[in-house]
Amino acid sequence: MGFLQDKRILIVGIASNRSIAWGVAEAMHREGAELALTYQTEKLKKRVDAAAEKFGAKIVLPLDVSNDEQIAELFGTLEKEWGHLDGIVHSVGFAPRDHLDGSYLDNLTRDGFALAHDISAYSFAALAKAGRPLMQGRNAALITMSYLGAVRTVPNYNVMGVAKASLEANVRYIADSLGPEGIRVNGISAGPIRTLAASGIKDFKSMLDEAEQKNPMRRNVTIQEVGNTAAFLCSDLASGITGDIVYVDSGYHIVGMV
Ligand code: NAD
Ligand code: 0WE
Repeated sequence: MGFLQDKRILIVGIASNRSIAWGVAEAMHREGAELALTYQTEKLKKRVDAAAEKFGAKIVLPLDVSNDEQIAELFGTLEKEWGHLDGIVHSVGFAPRDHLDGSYLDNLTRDGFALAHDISAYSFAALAKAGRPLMQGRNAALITMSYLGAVRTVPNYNVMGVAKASLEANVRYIADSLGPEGIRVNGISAGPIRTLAASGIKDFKSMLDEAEQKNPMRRNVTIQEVGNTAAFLCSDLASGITGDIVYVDSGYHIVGMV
């Protein structure tokens, strides 16, 4: 029997079979969870349908996290279909592409800042708020995906780093809000992985190379490794862990000099 047997978990953020959320779905399915998946746009639906087929998910629904009506509709459907929820995985981030290049202040706009924070940080709180009634009395867990740029400057990561700092603070405040209800909230700070979100980022290859050369393991992490950690954090094996950020980065963040 898997360690997520009979848990019903919502996964937001699959865009391809390279997505971190794909690795999460794979691990959670293997451990016995029943999954509901969402897709951001009609163009991405077929990729998410492929995941649903592979991981036995019967519920596949549209969700653009900037749309309050869609959030309400999603949880309405989950209430009708499942009646309750044991976990939510948030694996979503976005900033305007021109903000992820060059010097932070040079390319920063009020609108870019607001959009990055809305999609990458507020949306986690929005899902927590909307999912809360369905998670009562079930030892449920929420997981989100962060990056080292939240706590250190990383060239070109810019406003995404500021939004990830907000996301990580959200992890702590939501953990404090929901702790009395038995709901745990954690983040995973993943090392660089080649996904759609990474494609088109200037010099991403050199970032992968640098991480590979400098981390203690001398190799980069996989979506399977992030997925296994998410599955653990969502499970009752992690019953004492909340409000924390777990690094799945081959130890890159501990290194001061190589
Ligand atoms: P990905 O492109 O596969 O996933 C990003 C997801 O965000 C996509 O599924 C996309 O549809 C979704 N998304 C964007 N805007 C949305 C919106 N308005 N509504 C709903 N969904 C929206 O890339 P990924 O690397 O798997 O990214 C997942 C998470 O992992 C992100 O939060 C990212 O910041 C984080 N992360 C990525 C890396 C990396 O190197 N790839 C490292 C650390 C953290
Ligand atoms: O969080 C991310 C990337 C998130 C992301 C990616 C894009 C590309 C397409 C957010 N918004 C957009 N907007 C787009 O238009 N990562 C952790 C991966 C990543 O992105 C970087 C990195 C790393 C690592 C950008 C600059 C420097 C490092």
